[in-house]
Amino acid sequence: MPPLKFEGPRRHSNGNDTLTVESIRGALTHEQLVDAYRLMLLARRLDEKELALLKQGKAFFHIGGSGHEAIQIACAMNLKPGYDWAYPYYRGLAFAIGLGFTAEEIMLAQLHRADDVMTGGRQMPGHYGKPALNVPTQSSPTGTQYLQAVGTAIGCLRDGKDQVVYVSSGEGATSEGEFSEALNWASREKLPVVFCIEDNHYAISVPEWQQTAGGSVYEIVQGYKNLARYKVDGTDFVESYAVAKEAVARARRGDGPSVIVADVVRLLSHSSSDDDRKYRPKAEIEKDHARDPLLVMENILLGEKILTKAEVESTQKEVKKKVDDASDWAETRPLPEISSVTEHVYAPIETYSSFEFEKTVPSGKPVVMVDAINHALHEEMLRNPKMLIWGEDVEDGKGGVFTATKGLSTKFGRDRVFNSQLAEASIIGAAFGASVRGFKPVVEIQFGDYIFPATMQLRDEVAMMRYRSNNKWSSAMVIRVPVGGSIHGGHYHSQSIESLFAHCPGLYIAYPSNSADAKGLLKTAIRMDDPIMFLEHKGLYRQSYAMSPEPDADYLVPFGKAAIRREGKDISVITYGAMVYFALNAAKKMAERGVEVEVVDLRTIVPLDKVAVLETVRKTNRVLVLSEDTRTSGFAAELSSIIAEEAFEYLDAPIRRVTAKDLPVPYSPPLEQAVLPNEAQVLKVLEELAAY
Ligand SMILES: Cc1ncc(C[n+]2csc(CCOP(=O)(O)OP(=O)(O)O)c2C)c(N)n1
Repeated sequence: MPPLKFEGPRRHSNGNDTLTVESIRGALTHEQLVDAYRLMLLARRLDEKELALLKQGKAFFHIGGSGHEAIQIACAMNLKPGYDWAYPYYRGLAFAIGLGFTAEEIMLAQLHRADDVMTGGRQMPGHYGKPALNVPTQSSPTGTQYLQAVGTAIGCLRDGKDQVVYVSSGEGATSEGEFSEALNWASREKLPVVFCIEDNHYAISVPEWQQTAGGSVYEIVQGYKNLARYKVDGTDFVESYAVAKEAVARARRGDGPSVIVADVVRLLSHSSSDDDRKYRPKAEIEKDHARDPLLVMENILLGEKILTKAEVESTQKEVKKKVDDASDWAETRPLPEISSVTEHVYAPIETYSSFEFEKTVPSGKPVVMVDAINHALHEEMLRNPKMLIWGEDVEDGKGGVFTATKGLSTKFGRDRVFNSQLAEASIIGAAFGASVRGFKPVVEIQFGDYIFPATMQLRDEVAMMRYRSNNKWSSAMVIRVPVGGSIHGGHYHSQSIESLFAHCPGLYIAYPSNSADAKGLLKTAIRMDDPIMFLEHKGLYRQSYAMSPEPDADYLVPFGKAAIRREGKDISVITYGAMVYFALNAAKKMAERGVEVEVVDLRTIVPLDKVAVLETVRKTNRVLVLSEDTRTSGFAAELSSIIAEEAFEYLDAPIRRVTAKDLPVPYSPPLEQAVLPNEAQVLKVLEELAAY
């Protein structure tokens, strides 16, 4: 086949030099062009069909890719399906089709059917995902995908594979800070990520000039070392193909990441919930339609005599029939069973049936909690070559600000244990990407007070991955977080976070109170197939009273099994973490007065050992719930509510709570003590309960 001919000079910046007409010309055969046209057409007809289904009341939402097809098909055609990885955004229908999603799969998602491979009808349509194609099921928060792509790319490199990771978004989403974080990390480590920014000049109704400094994403991404930039007409398949080819080849060679800024048109409103005539001038919309990538492509095919008009028409007919057939077939498929709605929040419980819990009694040398944690990390790193550790300052010489990761980077190398950038969303976002790539990230957030930039990644991504993908994907990781007060850490080194995160279905939370539990729970957490937030009270790290004989390397503590720290028949204290010791000390004093207090240490917040909670209340009939977190909507309130609902008739006194006040934790010791719970308060409430 002769190469295509182009008129005039068309140059595409890649930052340093330019792609020339010649390099574009040599890139494609006629067969490839016809294939691309067919795929673009298929995506367009699917878009139209989806809208028709919406109008018929068979679907409830549509977000279209019409106008974005050329750049998306160009990128997909340059990837190796099922080998490379991809994070396409919600407008990525053509990309999905180009990579190998079938029309039937698209229709199953649009019609929210049980056998939809992406989400099983759980998410709105447009959240592409398929294990066989290495596309982790996507979510709605736009911008989270960049750091996930970074984490997946880290996994590819650690596995020694020349895989490429593709990630896309609109230009609006690049305003999210995570875009800059991802560029920083990818550029710093020369990661094989292709960032494809599909610039349709609007983020819903917000025009690009109100979004991006200077109105150009291409301009703002300069200055990153190792990062190539391309600006391309994304409505022109041929140009897009050449740029995608170069960006992908660069990544595969190990030369680093690229940003492709593709100028595209949005031929539909933002979504079916939007009407763009409210904010776009008519003339502008019409101008966009004149740049329809399908027309551009047809002009090339007809102009170059690759296809005749009749062949174009028969291709269009054939594609339309394919879409109609796929839709008709999908309509015959069953809707999800209502009973399935509770499935796949966590890994099935049988996943853990082979775990042998507490099979030895801890009998090693007494160890402080932070060392027990450090030893657990060492042992599990030896056991699992897929385990990676990162976080701020985790590398030696520092070995973590609390030394929990001391010695690990020296022993296992910086490929497996390394400092992250100072960016919490990056830590968790990259962990997500590595986890879906088959690694077990055990990451550290330096202080609970600073976890909040990562909240979106934790709640909307990590915790939901299994559920939103209908069990096709999960994001198993351990997030170690030092928390809690009484160390004069002031407002920002003292916070408790368990109540906030107990509110996120899909996340387990462990909160040990002593060294043996810390080691055993951490080892269990690392071996589990779920995301686990592992809370470490920094006030306990080196406390002698939290020390215990060190358990052996196979000592596992189960999740959801509370420990009775002291038996008693008169009053129960239900608590966890550092508060266990206030309870034990107060219980001792009450015993001197003839009142036997039972102290229940929950050990894990989620799952909660409800059986132990209810049993102790039924036994003693009086209960104090003790938590270091603030009072309103705190976990103590949750416990109180469970007891009120399920053991009310056993109570001989009101349920009492001792918690922190609803205030930030101050630095000055007298102020700090006035905010956090203390032993005297516990004792006083126990006395009141005993006297009630
Ligand atoms: C984090 C987040 N904030 C807000 C939204 C709501 N939202 C969905 S799409 C969108 C605009 C995105 O624009 P752009 O990135 O330019 O992509 P486009 O839709 O134009 O292709 C917004 C604000 C969201 N999904 N996620």
